[in-house]
Amino acid sequence: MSQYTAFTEQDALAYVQEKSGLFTADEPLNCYEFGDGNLNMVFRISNHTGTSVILKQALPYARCVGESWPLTLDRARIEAQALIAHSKVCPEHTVKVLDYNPDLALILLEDLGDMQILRGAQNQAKQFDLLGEHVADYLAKTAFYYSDFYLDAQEKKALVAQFINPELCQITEDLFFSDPYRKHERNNYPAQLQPLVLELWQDDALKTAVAQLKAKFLSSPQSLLHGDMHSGSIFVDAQQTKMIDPEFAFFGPIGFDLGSFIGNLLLNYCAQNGRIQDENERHTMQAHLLHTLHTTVSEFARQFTQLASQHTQDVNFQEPAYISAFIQSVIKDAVGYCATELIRRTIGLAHVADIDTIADESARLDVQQQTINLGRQLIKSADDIHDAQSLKAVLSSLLN
Ligand code: SR1
Ligand code: MG
Repeated sequence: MSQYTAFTEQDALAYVQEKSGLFTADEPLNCYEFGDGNLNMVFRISNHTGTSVILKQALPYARCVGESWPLTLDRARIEAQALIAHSKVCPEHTVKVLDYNPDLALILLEDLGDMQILRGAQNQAKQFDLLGEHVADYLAKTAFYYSDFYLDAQEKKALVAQFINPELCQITEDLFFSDPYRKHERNNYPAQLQPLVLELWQDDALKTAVAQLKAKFLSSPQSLLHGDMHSGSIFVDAQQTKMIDPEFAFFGPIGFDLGSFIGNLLLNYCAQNGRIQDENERHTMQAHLLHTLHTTVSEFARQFTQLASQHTQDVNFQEPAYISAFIQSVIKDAVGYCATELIRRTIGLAHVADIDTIADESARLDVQQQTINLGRQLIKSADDIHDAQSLKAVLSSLLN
């Protein structure tokens, strides 16, 4: 089979049996589809001894909306190539690509076995002590090694061209920056939030800050981003953290990935107000989330500074004051992108289970108001935030 067709479980099983080299032709295999993301099909294929593999296939449309939203199959190439690129500089936190088939828009990936998707785990109030360090390690290495600090300018431009990803970027441009700040049919929020949403739409200072963030997203090819660093793109257990799903990868502003990740930590922080009844238990989980957030930002800054101080190739960018100013601007951008993540996951098309699965409607509405207000205040505080310490100070005043 080499012409594109959307796989059934039977097709996925037959493909893996024939092509993966992991299984013999006649051994019995089990296959099931378990994708719960917005865009693709994801199959797990295993034999009775526990050998298994993941087959991810792009559909020619966005799965969460259906055929009325056509979407390029080229996203499978982008995802495979981004995983391979990120694996070169951070194999410890990047899922392994075993094979990529461009005709069928599919990728064979290592099965991460008993590791859990971070969002589901956090919704069960599970804590991961190494999460912040691991994410910071991944973000610092991928950001540094694909930036102008490290790459030769010709090589960088070739990579920028390779990772041009217009259709997926357009989704982010619309869903993060455009839709939530005006009336749009894709927006999705309960009627009770309308007064707060209207206030947001009339907040000119906020809309100016969002315009600046969108402009930077559109035209700052600082490094090869993951592009969709939310809690559903991260597998975790007590020892390991692995990033998956970079189909939104492109060369963009470094603060976007960091901001998306910390935005998801804050979404979970707010959601716990409606999820965990016991006050002590809730405070413990929320303290863990804030600790993870601060570790991520401080470790990211420390590691990027160290990489830039020791391995920068470009003579101009070796200047210590430039490195320090660059990191400060990345953290400021991250705060802005974090705020837009909080707002778009509440008002826009794509929500998070952290909030949507809160059973009690009034508790859910309180959380939704909190995420909107937090996003709105954070975006306006971004000018005062340039490192983990100043972020900590602003967050503790906004969250108390
Ligand atoms: C139509 S895609 C909606 C969202 O899912 C992806 O994971 C991205 O976050 C995107 O914004
Ligand atoms: Mg995804």
